[in-house]
Amino acid sequence: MRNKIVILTGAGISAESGLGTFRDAGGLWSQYDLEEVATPEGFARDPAKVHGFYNARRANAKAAEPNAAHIALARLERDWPGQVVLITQNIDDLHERAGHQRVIHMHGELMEAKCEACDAHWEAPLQMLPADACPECGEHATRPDIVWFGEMPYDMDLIEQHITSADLFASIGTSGQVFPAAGFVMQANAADARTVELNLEPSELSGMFDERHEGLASEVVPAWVNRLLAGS
Ligand code: BV8
Repeated sequence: MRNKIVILTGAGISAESGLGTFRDAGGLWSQYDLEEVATPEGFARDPAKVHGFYNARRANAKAAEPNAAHIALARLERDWPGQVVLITQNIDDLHERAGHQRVIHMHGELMEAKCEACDAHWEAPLQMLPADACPECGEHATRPDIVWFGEMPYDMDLIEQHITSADLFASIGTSGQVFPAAGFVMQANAADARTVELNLEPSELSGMFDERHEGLASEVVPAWVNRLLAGS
């Protein structure tokens, strides 16, 4: 029985919850310059602009609701007889709010803040400001707990262990353009996992998957989970 399922999600799974994707028409990277708002250099240059970008996304995420795709994955985690590991590139908390118990946020979390001086982590206030002081050490070195371009994503060793021991690897709602996440399907294939892509349209990596389901996440993900649980 295929009992270990490893899932990677991207911005496409939260699109129907009203949260913008990055590279679709009108996506975030067409409204903002990635270099200015999603790199440590951009933050050093203009922390107020970067906080403004994430404060707006934090408010949007708090106002958003999980959709049927987030809820279906939480059901899979609960009802699947084997292990389900969820890795997300997303920084929103919609998987958790859908009832998902264990989520690996490889690119960090919008609702978390951290201190660059003492590495303390705490729940981010709705609005973060450059003048905020660290609640632990008092230094003015606070930032969103988010992995920017050029920074090392979280939990990479743990993620590699999971992907290389997966029986089934599923990629949901991601364009497959950002590394190291975009490399996971190749690692899964090399480890003889079955690989499946669920996405609105073909991604950069579609040819790498054994199986593909094209459509809205709120439709194709629940259908996929129902089939898995029916056959489990
Ligand atoms: C690293 C947090 C090295 C921020 C993100 C030059 C200099 C430095 C690095 C690089 C470089 N050149 C390349 C790199 C590597 C770089 C990279 O890959 N760049 C790309 C642009 C080429 N990667 C990095 O920098 C990574 N770090 O390499 O570190 C290192 C080594 C040693 C020591 C230290 C460091 C860090 C990458 C993480 C950056 N942070 N996010 C934030 O969120 O603001 S990445 C960002 O892109 C988001 O996290 C997002 O999740 C991620 C991927 O985007 P997607 O989720 O795929 O979203 P996208 O819009 O692209 O696609 C949406 C998809 O959904 C589409 O396919 C669409 O069809 C589909 N869809 C839409 N609607 C629906 C749907 N599907 C279903 N249903 C729907 N309704």
